[in-house]
Amino acid sequence: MNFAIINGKLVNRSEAKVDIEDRGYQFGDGVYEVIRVYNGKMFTVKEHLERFVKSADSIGITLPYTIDECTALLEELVTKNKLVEGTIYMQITRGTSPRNHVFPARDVVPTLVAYTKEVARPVESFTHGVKTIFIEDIRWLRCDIKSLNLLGNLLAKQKAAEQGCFEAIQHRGDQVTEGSSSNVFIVKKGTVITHESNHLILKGITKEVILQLCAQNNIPVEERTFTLDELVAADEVFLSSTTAEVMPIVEMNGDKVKEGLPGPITRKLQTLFTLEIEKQCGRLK
Ligand code: PSZ
Repeated sequence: MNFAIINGKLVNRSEAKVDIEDRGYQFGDGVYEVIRVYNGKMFTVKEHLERFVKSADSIGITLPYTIDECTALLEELVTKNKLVEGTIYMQITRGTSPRNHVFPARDVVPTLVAYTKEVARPVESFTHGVKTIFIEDIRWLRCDIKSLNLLGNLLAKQKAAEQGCFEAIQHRGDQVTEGSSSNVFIVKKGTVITHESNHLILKGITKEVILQLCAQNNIPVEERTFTLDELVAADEVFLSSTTAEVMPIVEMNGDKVKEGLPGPITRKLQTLFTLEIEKQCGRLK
């Protein structure tokens, strides 16, 4: 049997249902996280749960559990579902209440849901890299909140998919922000450059691990906005996310990045990232 968590209780996955007036369903009034599991162990779980609390706080939703209680619940879910390699999806909404834009009374309990999925590491793409397109970033101005409202991201991702691409690299005017579901990095003359973590992008957990790895390995970093011109002229380009890890970008808008192969710093960071996973979760196959 496969299980899900609804409000602290493990239930049969197929019986896990929420009300049609749940505010997540009607308004996207909630926040979420995706946590990676390798060898049955959660990777960077503390960082994900801290971001979860921060996202929830920023829209006035209080998590009804401590981070330690949440961790224990998720561990139980992973164990019960015998998940070895996959993801945990979790979201919290403002709860169920008669439809009204105004927040409901404080006694309405938030709905917390979590479930798991088996996901293999995309090793083929790690080796060969992925194709991307550019797209204007039309999202709101609080992209630092991991909100359930993903329409801007979905429209961008769909456009990429329709053109046989893995990701859409978004830009506001000539300033590159982030992918539809990833952070974007360029490498120029040995320096790794990525958008600073402000309200225009999500502060990716993977991004933060990569920046730590750069610091520990004397790879220079500049956290600043960069332009489309700099992106096109970069020596290497890669993206990062919980499931895409360190993913080389080898094509943008139909043009190859350099020779169309993953670059040396990207490959070095892939190796370092894999070692970091193994440090936390044990040896990978
Ligand atoms: O499985 C998937 O396709 C996933 S799991 C996480 C993501 C995609 N994306 C997270 C994300 C994002 O949605 C946006 C808009 N920017 C950056 C990221 C990267 O965040 P982390 O590294 O925390 O996953």
